[in-house]
Amino acid sequence: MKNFLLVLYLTSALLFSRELPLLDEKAISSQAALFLPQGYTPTKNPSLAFEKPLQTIGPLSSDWTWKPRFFLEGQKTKVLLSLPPGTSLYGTGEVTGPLLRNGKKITLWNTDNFNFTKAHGRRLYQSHPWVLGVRKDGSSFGIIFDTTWRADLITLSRKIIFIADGPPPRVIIINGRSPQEIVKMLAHFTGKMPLPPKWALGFQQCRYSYDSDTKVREIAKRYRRDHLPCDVIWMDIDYMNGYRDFTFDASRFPNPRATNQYLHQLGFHSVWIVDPAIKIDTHYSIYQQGSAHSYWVLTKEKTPYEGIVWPGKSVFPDFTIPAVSQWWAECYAPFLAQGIDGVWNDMNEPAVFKTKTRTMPEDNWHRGGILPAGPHLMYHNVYGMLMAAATREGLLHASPKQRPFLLSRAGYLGSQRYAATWTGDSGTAMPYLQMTIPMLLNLNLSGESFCGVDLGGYTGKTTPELFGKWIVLSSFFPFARAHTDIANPPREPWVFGPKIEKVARVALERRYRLLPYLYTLFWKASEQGEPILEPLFFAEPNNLSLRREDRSFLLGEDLLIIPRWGNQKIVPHGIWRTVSLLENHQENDGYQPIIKIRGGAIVPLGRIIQNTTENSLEPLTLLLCLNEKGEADGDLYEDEGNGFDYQQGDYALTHYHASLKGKILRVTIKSRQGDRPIPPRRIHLQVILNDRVIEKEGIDSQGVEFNLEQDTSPKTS
Ligand code: NBV
Repeated sequence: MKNFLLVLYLTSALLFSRELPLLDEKAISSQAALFLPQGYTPTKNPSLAFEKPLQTIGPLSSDWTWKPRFFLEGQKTKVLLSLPPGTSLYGTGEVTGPLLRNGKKITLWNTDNFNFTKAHGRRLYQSHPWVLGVRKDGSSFGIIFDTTWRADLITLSRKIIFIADGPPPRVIIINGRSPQEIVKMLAHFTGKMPLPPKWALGFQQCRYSYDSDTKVREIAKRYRRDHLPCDVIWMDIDYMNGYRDFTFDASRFPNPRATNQYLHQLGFHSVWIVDPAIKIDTHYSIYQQGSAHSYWVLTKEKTPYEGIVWPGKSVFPDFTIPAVSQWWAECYAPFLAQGIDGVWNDMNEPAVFKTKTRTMPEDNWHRGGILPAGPHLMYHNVYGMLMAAATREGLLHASPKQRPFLLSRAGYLGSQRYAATWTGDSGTAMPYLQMTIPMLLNLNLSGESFCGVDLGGYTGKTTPELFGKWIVLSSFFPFARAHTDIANPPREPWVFGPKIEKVARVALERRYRLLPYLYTLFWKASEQGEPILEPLFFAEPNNLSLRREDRSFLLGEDLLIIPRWGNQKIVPHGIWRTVSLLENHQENDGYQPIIKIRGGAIVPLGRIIQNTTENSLEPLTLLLCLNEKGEADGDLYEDEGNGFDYQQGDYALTHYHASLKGKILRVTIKSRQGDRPIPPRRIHLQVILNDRVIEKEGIDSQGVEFNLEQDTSPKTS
């Protein structure tokens, strides 16, 4: 039967497939090329992945021989790229399954996918028409299929096949010496994640839903009482009055401003959810305003489309219309004036209940403006991103001096410009926990470095054991938030008993000690587009044995994180030494992942604090591990933690350098950029040697110098 179907497919492909000639090919940088097939029409293929319109710089050099081939197959377009043997494929956005994407097929069609069950998880909430390829020798390439239409992306070992349900798209190919270079170029074209407020890097607690002011206060108080570091409490849909956006249920949250004030007093920030579906209710002002201006997505008959979501019968803002995005942005000011710090856009695939497809009809109509008008099939994959863009504008407009924090479930290539993301309604079992690493790695390799998962799993009940394993790992993810579905028992660390609560505390204390390093990584991601999480092969792109490793990962370039269930033997070549971040062997509880530091790295650590409003840099700890040449380097980025003054120079980027001459180790500040005054600072050095850790105190501006051999620090195990 299978063979018969294959023959049928091949015959029909032969009969109905017509190769489209390349109309144009141009260089867009010295390392990137643009290919335009016959039939490419900008109004039928709006380009939304790029931060700025693509500029060509001249003809393609004659030695660029690797080109995509385009075929028209009925209403679909196929793009083919052949690959040299030994190429490893990555990226492709938010996907289930392993890190290495060779031999995989996914569908780019944003899908509300509870438990990742639909289509066996081969389509999720986001779409990234993007592949990163790493050749045998480590040299790399990236391919952007510049289309928003639904598509299948098939990444075989010797070819990539992209089949779009739409007209011929442009294709961009980036070529580079390393995967790092390609990911940075991707960020150059599709945009970098803006630097978030520092509090968004703290630990966060959510559930569906903390459904009253009383409950929220209880949770916040308990975090502080139990000395579990935490920065953010989240409000899910039950805070609303009948699921109407921008409203509050008067009996559960009688005074949201007071709720937020209370959280702020305890050093918390708050994030509140806002969904796209607007309740059809003639007494509801948002519905009235949108209806008065005809702001809703239309059916093919050009009447407002009505779909059922949480609020019951609802309409959906058409974010392709500039006036709608502007109106949506303006809706946020009175809402945020309640002391709300951040926003969460959910269900923005958009999810629609009681439909077979779980979304709106493909022939619904978007009216555009600057963007061309077109069917939902053309705009579905960017609906969430357009909503996030409008929401971010709203946050900026309401509080121009605050860095926005926005989490969006749906997204598309380039979404990092507007929002952080998480992987949605994950299942709650060990395989889902294991999948978090490759999922977040591929999101990082697709431009979205500010990402995380539902810590603990979303859909089902958990066990203390699984929660323990989950929190120790997620504490190293860029976005770290515990969450669970409405049907499940509470998901805060203390509900699992004293042993697991202690495991959680150790995990969170490790995260908070790492915050100076993490914040520096975020700053680098926002400036240069470097990923925050990296796969192991980034340390050695030509080492083929690392190419499929996804049970451990790198946090930045300098720390290797290996869960207890990972493989400690798979480590890149060179010096990697195990470090501990806490005293008294607290990390040896059998749960906490092993952390290894790279030889040649200096990693800045802070004190344990309970939230990011506290100063953690008194003293500053420098974890230091020399390379084979007896040297080490590391950066520390600091600023106000919020606002935009850093863009005017109010920041400090300190580069620490260590070098060993004979037996004398000297650690100094090699350079400092930025205008932010940093007084001489007490530093605590921890030099990680093969058999022991040497600890020394000093003042960084004076440099610290000592004889490594005359040290009296105790040997560590
Ligand atoms: O708003 C409720 C949930 C939310 O908790 C979850 O994180 C989202 O992914 N939301 C989906 C709606 C329905 C969940 C069954």
